[in-house]
Amino acid sequence: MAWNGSVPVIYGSWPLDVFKQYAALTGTHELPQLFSLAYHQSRWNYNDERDVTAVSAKFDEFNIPMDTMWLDIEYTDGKRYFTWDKFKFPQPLTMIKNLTELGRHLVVIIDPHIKRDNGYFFHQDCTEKGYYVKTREGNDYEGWCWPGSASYPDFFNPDVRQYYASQFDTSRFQTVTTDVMLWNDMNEPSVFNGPEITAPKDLIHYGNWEHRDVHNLYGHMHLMGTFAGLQQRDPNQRPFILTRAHFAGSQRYAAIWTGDNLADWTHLQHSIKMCLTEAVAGFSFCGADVGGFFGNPDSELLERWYQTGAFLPFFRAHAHIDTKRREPWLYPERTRLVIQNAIRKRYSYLSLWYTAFFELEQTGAPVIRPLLTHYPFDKETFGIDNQLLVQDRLLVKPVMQQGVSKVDVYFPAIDDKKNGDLWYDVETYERQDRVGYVTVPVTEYKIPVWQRGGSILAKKERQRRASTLMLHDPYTLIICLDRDRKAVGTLYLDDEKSYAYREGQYIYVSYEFADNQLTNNFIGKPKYKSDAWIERIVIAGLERVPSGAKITVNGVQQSLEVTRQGGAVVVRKPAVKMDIDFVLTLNYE
Ligand code: NBV
Repeated sequence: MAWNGSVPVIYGSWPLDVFKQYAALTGTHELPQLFSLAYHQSRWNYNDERDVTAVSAKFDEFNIPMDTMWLDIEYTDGKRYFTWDKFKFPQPLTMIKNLTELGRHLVVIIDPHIKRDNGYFFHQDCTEKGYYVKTREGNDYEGWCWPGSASYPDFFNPDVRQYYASQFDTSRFQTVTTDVMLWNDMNEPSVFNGPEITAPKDLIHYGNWEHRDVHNLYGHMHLMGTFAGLQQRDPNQRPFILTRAHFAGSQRYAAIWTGDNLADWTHLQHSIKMCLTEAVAGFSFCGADVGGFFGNPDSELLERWYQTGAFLPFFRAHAHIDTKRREPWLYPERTRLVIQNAIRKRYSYLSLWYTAFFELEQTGAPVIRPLLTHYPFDKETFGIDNQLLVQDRLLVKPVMQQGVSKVDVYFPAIDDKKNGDLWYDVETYERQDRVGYVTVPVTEYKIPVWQRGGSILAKKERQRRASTLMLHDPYTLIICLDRDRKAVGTLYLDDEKSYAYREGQYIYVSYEFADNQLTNNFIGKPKYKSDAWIERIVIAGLERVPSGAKITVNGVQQSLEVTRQGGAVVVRKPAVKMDIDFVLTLNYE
């Protein structure tokens, strides 16, 4: 069907209404497994089993949290997907199980170009069944890609998708477990000798469609096959897939990254612009190769890139095969510590990212947002693409320039009279009460982040090797008060892995602080049983330090100690479980 020249327009009173309507039209991400929101360690390539195991062990030696190791194309037997190079990876299952025991995951790459090798089962099957994309003469199209001569499965054909999906079953792909997740690359599709390095426009797809008509959907159909494969392989585990090609709606199946960037300051700056653009276009689960794919970042660029990546939804370091190795311990100690600090910050906020993704699935509201989303009366926000909001709770202005000791941060107005929110520095709780640009000093460790006054969020502050080991760890509630000394905020938790949440196995709670009192209200009945509890409550923005606090649970009252911490006060050990109603009152005697 030809385009008739009409342009659809989505109306809405607020930017968020528009984003939500677009999400209603194209779908939203499924709630990801929590581990996929934690830190990923990739490069092209980790060479062999010893390399994978050694890198994982080094993260432990240097106390840097890391959840997932990635294997790029070199793990395969001659770029034949669903196979392993038996010399480099003689015992993949043992390697995978060792990672799993540490609480870690493995992601492997599966690209859509299929090696034309008569001894390769996948090629034999596709040839016999007629599953490849055809030339206009009706022959199997042959292009050139990593494996040499290659053909491309026609994922538009449901039978092809089902054939491909069935390959992920661990009865076939026996060298992986159901915890191994997927990376789909080169699915534009990339054809080295094709026009514009892709498939010729006159190729013929299922249903007699020419490639020119469906080109932008090829990656999407590929993903649908991978997603179906992972769901069929283990119906109760949420798939994780990273894809390069995507189309409107691909967010229902996968996370994306911004492709092959450069180890260069301008590309670091682009990572925020690109992910914000993707987020308002339905793709919240976005990140950029931390460190830059091509080239070798110096210490400072790598440090600042980790700090920026820690506040984008998908957080993965990745590098080209020709680059120098750049695991954090290969840099001077200071760089290693700055990176450790950035990754630890990411882990402390995982509950916020997870809650934000749950709310994205429920409502379509993007996880990261440009400032104009919540401050549309302030025209200055329209042009700001080097700062971002995480929901409406955090304002982030990563340092993305070389050699600076200060950054200019824009604090937006909530109306046309230049009134603004209060913002609290997340480390010192120092309060920012201005509208407009404010110059803020930064050290090498500093990631300039503020929590909005009026918001509540939950953090986990105990450090672990991987996020999967934090499931039962206690929470710290961070309450930042607005000018009326009020705040609200939600927390979502579940088993972080399965689809049981779709059967109501979760705890979704809204906290409210007003009149010196904190209460919780459950949204839906809290069915999920969690061993986690609230270990500490931090309150910023109180007029005076309270003399103590009282918590009432099931009619029983208990006194709690209150101490000062920077610009905030800390209520120690409320020790209340996550699914229990409570009222906490501050005392002033
Ligand atoms: O599979 C190799 C690379 C991969 O590392 C990168 O992330 C992809 O964007 N892949 C592209 C193919 C070759 C790039 C030069």
